[in-house]
Amino acid sequence: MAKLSTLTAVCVLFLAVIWQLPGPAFAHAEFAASFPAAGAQLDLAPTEVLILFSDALAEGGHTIIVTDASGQRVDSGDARRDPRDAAGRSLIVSLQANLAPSTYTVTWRNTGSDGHLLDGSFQFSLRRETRFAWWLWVPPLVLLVLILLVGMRSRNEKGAC
Ligand SMILES: [Cu+2]
Repeated sequence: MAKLSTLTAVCVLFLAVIWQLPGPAFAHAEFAASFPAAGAQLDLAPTEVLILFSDALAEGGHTIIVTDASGQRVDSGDARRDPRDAAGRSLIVSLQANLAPSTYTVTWRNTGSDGHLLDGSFQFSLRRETRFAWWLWVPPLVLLVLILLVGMRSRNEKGAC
């Protein structure tokens, strides 16, 4: 019983700490959305990664690093505030052309307009291009060969008569 109450106390303390942490973070430019979205499975290779934040960002001081499953960097190292977003809440980074199918990790670090830094990461994957399903032709081909064989055999039998 003593052990259980100690464990409970530790849990409550831990929760209290966790609860305290995000408290002052509400004014920061937190991750809101992205393209590709976190966890997205794409059929077409994206040419850039765009991340939208909850608040305005500083002019500079941002990084976005995109790596493939083997850790190879595939972004162009040009992370910047998206000029198309007048509110200054989005970052973009260009990607290398013709990305190969893989799972990509986007690791970002931003500087909010209040000077506070935040970081995070998410993944998206690019699916293998759908190949021609040659094996779908196997059953009809087998059937065709069987029909031909049966036909040849019955013709031979006729000839024998
Ligand atoms: Cu802040």
